Amino acid sequence: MITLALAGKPNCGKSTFFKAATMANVEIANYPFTTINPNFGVGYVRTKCPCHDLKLTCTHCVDGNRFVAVNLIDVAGLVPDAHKGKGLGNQFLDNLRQADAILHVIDASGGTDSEGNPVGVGNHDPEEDIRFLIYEMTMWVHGILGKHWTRISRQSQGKGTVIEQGIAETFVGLGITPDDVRDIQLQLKIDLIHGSIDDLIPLCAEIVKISKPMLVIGNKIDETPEALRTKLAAAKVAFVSAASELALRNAAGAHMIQYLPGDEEFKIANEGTLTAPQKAGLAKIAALMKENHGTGVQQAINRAVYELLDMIVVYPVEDETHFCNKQGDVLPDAFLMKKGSTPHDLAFQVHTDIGKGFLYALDARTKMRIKENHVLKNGDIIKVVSAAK
Ligand SMILES: Nc1nc2c(ncn2[C@@H]2O[C@H](COP(=O)(O)OP(=O)(O)O)[C@@H](O)[C@H]2O)c(=O)[nH]1
Ligand SMILES: [Mg+2]
Repeated sequence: MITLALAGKPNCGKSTFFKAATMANVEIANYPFTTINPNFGVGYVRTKCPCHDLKLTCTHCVDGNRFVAVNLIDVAGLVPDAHKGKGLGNQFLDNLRQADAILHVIDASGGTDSEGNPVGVGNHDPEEDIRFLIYEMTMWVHGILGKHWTRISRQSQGKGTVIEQGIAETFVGLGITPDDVRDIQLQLKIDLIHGSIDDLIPLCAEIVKISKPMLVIGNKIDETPEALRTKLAAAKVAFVSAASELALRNAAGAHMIQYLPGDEEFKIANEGTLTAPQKAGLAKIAALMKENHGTGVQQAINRAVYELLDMIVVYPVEDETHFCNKQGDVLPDAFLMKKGSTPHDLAFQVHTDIGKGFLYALDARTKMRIKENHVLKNGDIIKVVSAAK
């Protein structure tokens, strides 16, 4: 399962985002709500369920909206010099290690200083925080490399390829290959043989960029001054009001409103039962949603998974005629897969044995056989035929 880590300095709204995103009212998903501990939870990517167009009855979506599970980690607040072990530095970086992508939550309203203290809206430049997280991660990678550098350069005996191999081995857990190291080295013209460990900082910055795709989330848009918003929009920040999303999910859970995460608006269930403050609170959120096409929380998760990680949703079935499994459960599974994945990759994702015994696959919509190396599309429904039982 994909893992997204919420990172950033204290007080920007990571925990509020986490709470909102992991609050699955039973209606949105029939997964049991899973909290591994207060900082690990399950959130969802939203997609259109194919049952809608195929006019099937499916029990895994809400009105044709499917919510596919992803892991979320609420990472301990980052403080300056985390890479030297300050604050919860090491725990912070260990959490990041587990993540496929990072959701960097910043306070877009500029109301939180670099240590996480409230300083009043507009008194801190949030763009500084974007650079700061990248810097801390770079120095974390650099620190790891530093521990191995003497050995790597001694063993290489002046051979660049051996150094590349050594660096890649150090970061194999981050998915770095010797080719990646060579590409970076050529691009940045770094002298791996004669350079000092400090000369490797730009290389470490590139390792961070490759291994940890990052979406910057500008939270607290309900309080963000226009000038800051314009500046952050240019930096492709995803705007969010986590507090509004949390309020909506609470209200939906209490049946006060009808709202699905990612909806651009909500409906009040019964105006008469709301108190005046509740009405006023909801009206404020409604105005914010109108301006921003929603609260941004679901949109940010979707953007991270579909755009940053380049994923699609594919539906494996066993019975291509009825689009179901052997028990008659329609569209029982929705898998997130990298764009470019093939039916054979899907077979492996269903089960290693199914992958090993792969014979061919069928597109359930057309009932046609598709090639082993055919590239899957978002929304494909696939039956895998395998020699494995
Ligand atoms: N105005 C506003 N405040 C928010 C929003 N989200 C969170 N906050 C507030 O920001 C403060 C810090 O939130 P928290 O989630 O604990 O931040 P964390 O330290 O990053 O986990 C709390 O007072 C929240 O109520 C938001 O969307 N708008
Ligand atoms: Mg927190």
